[in-house]
Order: sequence, then structure tokens, then C-alpha cells
Amino acid sequence: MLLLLESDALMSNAYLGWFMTWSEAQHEYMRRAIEVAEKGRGQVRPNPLVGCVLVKNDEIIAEGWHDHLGGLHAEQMAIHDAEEKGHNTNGSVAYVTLEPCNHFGRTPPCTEALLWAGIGKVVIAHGDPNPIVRGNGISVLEEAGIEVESGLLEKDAAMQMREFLHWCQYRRPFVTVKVAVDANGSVDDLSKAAGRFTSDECLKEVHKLRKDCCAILVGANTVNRDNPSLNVRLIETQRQPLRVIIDPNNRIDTNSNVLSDGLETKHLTEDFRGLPATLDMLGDLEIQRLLVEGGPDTINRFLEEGLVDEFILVQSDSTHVDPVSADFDLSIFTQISEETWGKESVKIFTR
Ligand code: AOF
Ligand code: ZN
Repeated sequence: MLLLLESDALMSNAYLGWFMTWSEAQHEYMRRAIEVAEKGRGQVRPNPLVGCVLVKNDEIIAEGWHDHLGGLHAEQMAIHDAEEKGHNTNGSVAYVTLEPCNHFGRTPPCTEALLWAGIGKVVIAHGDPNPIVRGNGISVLEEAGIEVESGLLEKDAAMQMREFLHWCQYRRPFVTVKVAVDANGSVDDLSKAAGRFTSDECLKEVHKLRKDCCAILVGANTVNRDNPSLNVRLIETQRQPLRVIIDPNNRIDTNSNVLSDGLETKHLTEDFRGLPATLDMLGDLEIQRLLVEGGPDTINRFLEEGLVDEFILVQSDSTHVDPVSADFDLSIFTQISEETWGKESVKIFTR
């Protein structure tokens, strides 16, 4: 009994937070923090999406999010927002989706900003696995007398920053495969010149997906058949993904778009050392989400080697005349959602 009490006393408030029950209002504040974090999507890598709201007298008085790489962290933007609106932050509660940082990086530490703003309590959704943070942010706040609670909507926050968490753990990108098929599961129509068979609105959704990916990978066959650009054109973006072409026999045309449009491409020829080594190399380049856009041979290689984390199947109701069927083995996957992209129905599977 005594032992138990002692170990209880050793538990930090933050740890006790795991056993907390949270009020509906608290859920709502954290949900809002997760929602505003989305505003940084496609702009913050290799950092995670992070959102923060400041609450005083049961009301959200300010909001902030990590908007772009090198920009303010969420907590600092929220404090700035409060000041701009003329609110006194003293004694307010910060709801933040990630443990506040305590290091001088591209910005000064958020812990200092929170202390300086007189924040009375910090509620955190998810710890920061970054080795330079990892619990340090929480202990610094607690040592300064700020109450800290963790674990509110932790799973939702983890889902939002899953590629960051994956990369922190494995030092490899989270791999998303996207493939479009006709009504019978065919990926191409050989009776026609290469071309898209999905709707324009669907393509726009694909460009949104591309914007959220740091790199896009295809094999040599896809380059030779489609001459794709593999960039983001249909929506605004500050950055273009790195193109990665698997081409061990050096077969792609030097005039192809990926080699001649001036955007960055990693053309892996004799230096191709297999897919796992390619993922390691991309992880070293801080690529956190890789989009594999085909074709069927490349996708099947990724599947066979167990390297796919998410599979996005875009289903068109068109029918190919000279079909190329591709039997993707999705037996280890579970469908997590179904969406509509333009005229196409889209099934999303994860492991
Ligand atoms: C926070 N709030 O909004 C974010 C955090 O290079 P920096 O200075 O931008 O720091 C990046 C690291 O800080 C990132 O890897 C992650 O551990 C943390 N991100 N922390 O307190 C934020 N975006
Ligand atoms: Zn920070």
C-alpha cells in the first residue's frame, strides 16, 4: 500500500491526466485545436500539424496553428492572436494538440512563450516523440508551476499527425498508394493512347493529396507510357513534391517531363538498392509521406514487400476496351473510409 502511494506521488500530473475524464466543453476546445491545425496541411513538413486554442472564462479567446515551416508554432500564434484581439492571456488555459516544445529551433521555445503569457494550465492531446522534446516540454512547464494534463483526444491528434509520428518512429516515410481502376479493376486501356480516365474534379482531389505528400514515386513504365509531370498544378502550393523514379535499367526518355521540367527528381538507375533502402534514403531526406502513383508492377512490389501503409483505390465507372487488370492483394488492409472525388468513388484502406 505504502509503495503504491509512493509511486502515485511520483506520477506527474500529466501522467495522471491519462486517467482523467474530460468534460464535453474540454472535448470541444481540443476538437477546435485539431480543426485549426488543419490549416497548415501541406505547408509544415517535416514538422507536424499543430493547433492551439486559449480558453478563459469558458470561452475560446484566441486560436493559433503551425501554418508553415519556419512560421510561428501554434502556441505562439495563439498568444499573438490573443494580444491582437486585446485579451489578457493571464490565467487562461491552453489546449494544444502536441506537447509544447522546449528548444530553440526555427522559433524560440513554446514553453517560454506560455510562461511569459501567464498561462495557468496546459491541456495536451499528444506527446512529442521528437527526441529533443519527448516529455521535456511537459516537465519544464510543471517545474514552473503550470498544471499540465495530457491525453485529451489523443487518438484524433495522432491520426492528424500520423506521418510525423511514423517518421519519428521508423525514420522512413509513411507510404500511401493511390491507384485508379475502371469498373472491372483495370488500371489502363491499351486500346487508347495513355491518358486519364477519371473526372477533372477527381484530379483536383489527387492534387490535394499530392500537396500533402513530400514525394511521389513511379516506375519507369509509367514515365514511358504517360509522361506524367507528378506535380501540384490545380491548387495553390508553395512547394512541389520530390519526384522519385525507379528505373534500374535507365530506360526513361531524357525528354520526359520529370527529367526536363526543372522541378526536382530523384532518378534511381544503377544506384537503385531496392525499395526498403529507397525508403531509408527518403527518410533521411525528411520525406514523411510518400505517394506511390503506379503503375501496377511498382505498386505490387511495394505490397509484396509489406511497405504500404495506406491504399487509396479510386474507382471509375468507365470500362476499358483493352484492359490491364491488376490484382492488388489488400488482405492485410482494412477499409477505413469511403469518399467521392468528382465522379469517382474512393475507398481508403490502412493496415
Ligand atoms: C510546438 N508547437 O506548433 C509545433 C511543434 O524547427 P522548429 O523550431 O519549427 O521545431 C520543430 C519541432 O518542434 C518539430 O519537429 C516538433 O517536434 C515540434 N513542433 N512544437 O510546440 C508547434 N509545430
Ligand atoms: Zn513550439
